[in-house]
Amino acid sequence: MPRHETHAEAGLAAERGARWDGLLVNARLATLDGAEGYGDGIAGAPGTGLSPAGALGWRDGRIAFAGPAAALPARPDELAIEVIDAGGDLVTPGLVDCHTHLVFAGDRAAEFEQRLGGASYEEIARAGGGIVSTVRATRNASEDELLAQSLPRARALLADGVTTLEVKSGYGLDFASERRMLRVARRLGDALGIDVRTTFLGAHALPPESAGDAEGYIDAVCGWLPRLHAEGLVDAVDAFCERIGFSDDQTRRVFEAARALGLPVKLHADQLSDGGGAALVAAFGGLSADHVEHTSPAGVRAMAAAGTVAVLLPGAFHVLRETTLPPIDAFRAHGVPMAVATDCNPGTSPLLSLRQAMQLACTHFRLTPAEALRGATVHAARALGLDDRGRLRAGLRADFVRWRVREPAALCYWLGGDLVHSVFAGGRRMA
Ligand code: DI6
Ligand code: FE
Repeated sequence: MPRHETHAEAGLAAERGARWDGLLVNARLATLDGAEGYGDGIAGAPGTGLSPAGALGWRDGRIAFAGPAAALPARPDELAIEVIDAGGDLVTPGLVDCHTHLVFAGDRAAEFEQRLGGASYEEIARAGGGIVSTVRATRNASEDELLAQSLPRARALLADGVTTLEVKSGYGLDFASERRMLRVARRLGDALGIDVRTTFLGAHALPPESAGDAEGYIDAVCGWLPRLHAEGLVDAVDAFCERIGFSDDQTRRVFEAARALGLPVKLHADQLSDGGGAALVAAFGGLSADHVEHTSPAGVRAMAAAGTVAVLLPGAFHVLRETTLPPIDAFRAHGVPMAVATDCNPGTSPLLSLRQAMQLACTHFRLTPAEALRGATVHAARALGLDDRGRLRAGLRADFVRWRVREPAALCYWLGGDLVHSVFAGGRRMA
């Protein structure tokens, strides 16, 4: 016993060890822990599964109990140090944003105006704007400047319920700048107390100094990867496989470099045209194919066979005023899990709310609100290769959100607004 501790305090400490850290009661609990719908309720009836009188207990950062309060093993105050009455509010898993480019410098509001004036995204990119203009700004920013500019964006996502965030590199396009981006991504997680997963996207665009030498640039990218990985900066590897990005063969070379290190892959696939990207990433057992607006039936079948998640990015679809919808019905028919993410980036998706992305997925892609919520939780976690979150179940991470609404559909119904009551990550209140 430490010298100044009384017996009463020591007894309390022992009791604290035994009891849960916290317990929410009187919650409408959407556990997302079932094959469909909002929870583990009635099979075959999407939209069901909500526990109307639910309880959620946690201890040491993990969920200790999630289910109907009637099934609690004892009285709430005997079970937990802190008991919170949720007043009938909806409680869901913490949201998982599985595709963002939110570390960058500057913005591209001027390009937005150009597009409104009639220029297309591809035209702007080919004229030296687009991704490359953000590369210039990002290269010129110090690590601290990049952190200062990126932190408010990450904070906005957290404030709307995100507890796990993926961040890609890809605006550095040289070793030092890619490394700086990935370091900033890690620092964001430390600063906000949420989990940030990093993805190396060196093959995002051809930097100006490599013009005419895409092959040489890909060689360089494949050489940087082991060095960045050795520094613990890479959780996965991505590429932009597109007419204005990199070819199939170039993408394959990047994936082979990832495979040699045991790193999982994912791909910006079939966003602006069907380049066979979905089938390519599936052939590598990839975690996800992202965008997938132009994915062919063969691509969908390959994803289904490989267990590759379709990451839907309705923010980019909306901003670019695309008209070709991803093959949603085919994904459903083949049982391809659909995730929803913000794609937060300065060019095609300056979107700072995952809940807003869910809203867009419902309005543009006709996802049901239950599909959209699954897409931003359990399927998004899977798209990151994580099985310890995205659902509310004993043993998983205590990442959850208490919302100021009662029905899950309300999350997809409101455009904007402040619906979050509180956000917990690893059992600690973060917003
Ligand atoms: N597809 C996208 O939507 C983003 N990157 C990509 O490969 C856009 C990135 C940008 O325009 O800055
Ligand atoms: Fe993207």
